[in-house]
Order: sequence, then C-alpha cells, then structure tokens
Amino acid sequence: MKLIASLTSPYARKIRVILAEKGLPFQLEVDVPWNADSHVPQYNPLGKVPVLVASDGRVWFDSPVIAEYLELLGVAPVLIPADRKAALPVRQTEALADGITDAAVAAFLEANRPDEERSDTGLARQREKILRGLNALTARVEARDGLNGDALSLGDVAAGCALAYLDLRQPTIDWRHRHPELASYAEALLARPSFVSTEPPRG
Ligand SMILES: N[C@@H](CCC(=O)N[C@@H](CS)C(=O)NCC(=O)O)C(=O)O
Repeated sequence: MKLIASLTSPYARKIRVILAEKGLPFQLEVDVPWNADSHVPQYNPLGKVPVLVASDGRVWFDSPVIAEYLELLGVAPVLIPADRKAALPVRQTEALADGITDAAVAAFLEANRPDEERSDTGLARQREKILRGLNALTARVEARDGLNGDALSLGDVAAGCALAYLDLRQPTIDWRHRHPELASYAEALLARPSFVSTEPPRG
C-alpha cells in the first residue's frame, strides 16, 4: 500500500494517523501537489493529496474515501462504527472538522496572494467559517456527540488534524483561548504516538 502525501497536508495527516492507529504498513511517497513536477495528477485528476494506491493497484482519493477504504480492511481499532446509522454522526464530525480545515486552507491561500489580489472580505468569510466550526466542534466534544462514545473515532482524528492545522497556519485564531474545553480534548489527542509521529515540519 502506498500513500502519496505532502508532510504538511492536514487531510493526508488524517490518513497517516489512521494508518498508525491501525498499525497498517505502507510506503509514504512525499509529493507536493503545488510543485510543477508533481506526479499527483497522474493518480488523482483533481491534483490533490492524499492519494492511496492499494495493494491491488486501485487508487483511492479523497481522505474520507481513503478512511472508509482503510476501515473496510477490518483492522482494529474500529474508527468508524460498522452500523451505518451509528457511523453517520461520526462522519458528520469528520465533515465538520474537514470543513474547518478547508476554511483554514482557503484563508492561508488568500492571505498569501499579492496585496493587490487579496480580498479582505474573502479572508473574513473563511475566518467566520472557522469560528462557527469551532463552536460546533466544541459542542460535539462536550457532549461526545458524533465521536463514538469514549472510543477513538474518525471524528476525533479529523478534529485533531483540523486543530493542529490551525496551530500551523492560523495561529491568530487562538482556539485554545476561545475554547478551553477543546484545548484539553486536543492535548490528549495530540499526545498520541500517531499524532506525534505525523507532526508537520515547521518553517
Ligand atoms: N477534500 C480533500 C482535500 C484535499 C486537499 O485539498 N489537499 C490539498 C493539500 S492540503 C491539496 O492537495 N491541494 C492541491 C490543490 O488544491 O491543487 C481531502 O479530504 O482529501
């Protein structure tokens, strides 16, 4: 099994955390999709990472589909409840966390446009999505709603990757200060070996 990923991608980190939690062996192929010489479009027409090339040669993207594929391998721990109705709230938390990440990526790209092209309105719009998303995530974490009880779930993995990505690219959001409950939740999550071993390079 081969995972094509960049080391800073929060979506790819989600998959790397899952692989680590399940102890699944894989080969990591680092490829930065923004580089002109990237091979990612040969695997994913959308030109995005992560991409998983399974042992049978089939190619899977994007991260929710890869997460589903890995779950179907039947290797513990269960991160998505097998019952489809029970899985739905977990997938909803994943979508919420991924949506926070989407807004943080969009804000990062917007902020890095040349001055004359940057839109303050666009930046504010993404920031509002992040703030509303954090409110909703806090409510879910407090109620353990959509997180499969006390067991680690895909919702937790996606949430940890989203929050850590805010640290990397949107530190001024200061989510720990806004949501202390989220801070203690994330502290335990980010201390897991699966998260520690997939920390993005800084700088
Ligand atoms: N919804 C996708 C998002 C993947 C994504 O946007 N990846 C970024 C890296 S963080 C990327 O490859 N961007 C390259 C591009 O948009 O051209 C997923 O969950 O896998």
